[in-house]
Amino acid sequence: MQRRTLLTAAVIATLSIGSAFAQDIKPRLIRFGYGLNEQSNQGRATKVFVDEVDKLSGGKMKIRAFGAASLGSDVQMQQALIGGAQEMMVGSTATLVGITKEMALWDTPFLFNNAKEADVVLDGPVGTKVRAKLEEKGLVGLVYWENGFRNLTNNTRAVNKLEDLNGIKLRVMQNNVFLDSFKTLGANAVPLPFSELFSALETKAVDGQENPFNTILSSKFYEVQKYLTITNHVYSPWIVLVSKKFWDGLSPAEKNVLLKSAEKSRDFERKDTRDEAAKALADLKGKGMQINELSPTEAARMRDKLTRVNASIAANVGMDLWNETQAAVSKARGG
Ligand code: TF8
Repeated sequence: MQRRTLLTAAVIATLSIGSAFAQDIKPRLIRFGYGLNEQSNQGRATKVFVDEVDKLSGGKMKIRAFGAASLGSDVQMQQALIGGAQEMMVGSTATLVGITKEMALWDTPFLFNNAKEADVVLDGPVGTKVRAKLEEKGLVGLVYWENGFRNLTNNTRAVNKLEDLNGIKLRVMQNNVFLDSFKTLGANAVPLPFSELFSALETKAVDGQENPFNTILSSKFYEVQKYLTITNHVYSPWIVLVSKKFWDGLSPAEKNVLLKSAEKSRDFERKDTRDEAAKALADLKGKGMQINELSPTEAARMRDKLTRVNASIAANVGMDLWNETQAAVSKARGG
């Protein structure tokens, strides 16, 4: 224990000298891709990250940010990071499940009741363990950002009860848990990259989708979707990723710049996202969306149906990790 304390103190001392290590920071150009537009919460937090890296590296490390999936969808960017063709990105943990199965934990319907629980679990031992699993696949996860609690929109009818979902062609993320969840609820679920979603809604290739209020607003889905049902069916994290090939070539000082900047962007992003979410619903109403909340009975029916999905997530991630996550959630809940 004492040894550990000493070691930690030494690390902190080293890191805080900062400028003494300036020679360990080389000029670097880092391409950072993300899927939403510049005006979104994702775009704003990326800007904070860019500025902080500039500041902490004394202008040597330059982040070039590419929004609106201009470097590709989440899945394409992940592959580019693994191959070393791109350095960094931020995107949904849900699209990582094909690479790191443990990420499916965050797709558990109704896992978190509020953002505080999510922060405690994601930033705590379970979230850290799941994040570390990426390394054997060629990715380094620095921090989790908040995407948010997901809600349902569609163009067919107001969803007041479970049966209203029947036959609605619903875009889901490229992830089996989401596919399963919405099939279980009776929708005709179709996986599609986010970058193709707006036009799929516009051309009526799909009837609906589900995302947090912020994204429905920043991606202007209100222009092509009439009905919004407040379901809060799952909390989605985003994760800031670095190509492991790139990361392994960085000096400790350079790694520290990226990590500290990522942490700063996370703290900014969570607050900004929550502030915006609090106002977004009124904005969406103002834009003409017809908004309804499920009755407690219908919400409970939806929850009941979705608990079936839990068993398959638990089987996929392993019972130990599943139980550890459940215990961490109850602890965060004060139980
Ligand atoms: C989705 C996600 C997206 C994110 C974003 C592109 O529906 O919620 O918002 O993956 O990074 O695909």
